[in-house]
Amino acid sequence: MPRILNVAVAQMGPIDKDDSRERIVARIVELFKEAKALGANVVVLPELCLTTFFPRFTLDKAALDMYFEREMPNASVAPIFEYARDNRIGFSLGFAEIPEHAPDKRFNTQIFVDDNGAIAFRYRKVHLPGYREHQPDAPFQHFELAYFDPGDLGFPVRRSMDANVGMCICNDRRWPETFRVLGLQNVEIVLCGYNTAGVNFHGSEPAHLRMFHHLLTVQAGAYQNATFVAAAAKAGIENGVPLIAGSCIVAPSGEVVVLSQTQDDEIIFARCNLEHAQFGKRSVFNFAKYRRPDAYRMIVDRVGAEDPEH
Ligand code: ING
Repeated sequence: MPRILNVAVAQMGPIDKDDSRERIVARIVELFKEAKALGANVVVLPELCLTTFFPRFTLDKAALDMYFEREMPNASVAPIFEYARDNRIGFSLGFAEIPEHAPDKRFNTQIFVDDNGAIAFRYRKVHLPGYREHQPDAPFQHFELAYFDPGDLGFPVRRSMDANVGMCICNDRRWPETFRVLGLQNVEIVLCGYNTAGVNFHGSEPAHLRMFHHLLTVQAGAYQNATFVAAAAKAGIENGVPLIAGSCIVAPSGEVVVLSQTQDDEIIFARCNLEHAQFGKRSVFNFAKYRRPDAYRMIVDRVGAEDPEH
């Protein structure tokens, strides 16, 4: 019996640091309307989709609190929640979180809201890239390590809308552990928002590798864990830094089912039969039958790579 999830990925073009919240939310609602017209019942939004990618501006953390949400939902995002609930659309939304119960914490967070308008669960970014101090020779700064606390919720998978749903954020997709922990919870679709620069701030590399690595990671994660992956870019030039597009929906086979064509606000859509995820889990990636955790201890016990004994 097929279990179809009609998935839309809402790619967003750049958000300028002077864009009003009303304008940003109106763009998102317009994308939801387009998704609805296609029959979507789930919409995936990018990482930090309510603000510009601010973790480049300054190391004065107090100056950046204006970019954080202290409540979710809140008055400014209400139009998104209302439209989604009224049209029975579930969605994931990435934002900068100051938890109500822990005002000293700062998280790069993504929530999943079900088609009744309730926040079903949240995820806080585990892998924080970049630096804690200014990089004088870098083409631009990336201070996520300085601003955000490491995610403290693990990689949850929750049953919602008759699907095993998991989430990750941007850099997380580059680490196979992310998808494997989700895969060990029988995830059937991973919702991934990202803001990925078109230039590697670590050092010079051919430009085409940014898109290649993006697709490589989500396709590998999907295939090796027999899950759909729906990845939503914030794209275009933000604060002078080019962000790649490449929003896509990947099947459990690892094949890209649909790919965005622009660097602007754009909806891509696919009907995802979640039973296709079960095929891989029963066969090639039957974890219970084929995995050997006794041979993998090092993955958990060791943090950094160490040279072999001489
Ligand atoms: N962005 C980048 C990403 O992982 C990065 C960080 C830049 C990683 C360059 C590797 C090389 O896509 C975020 N927001 O994580």
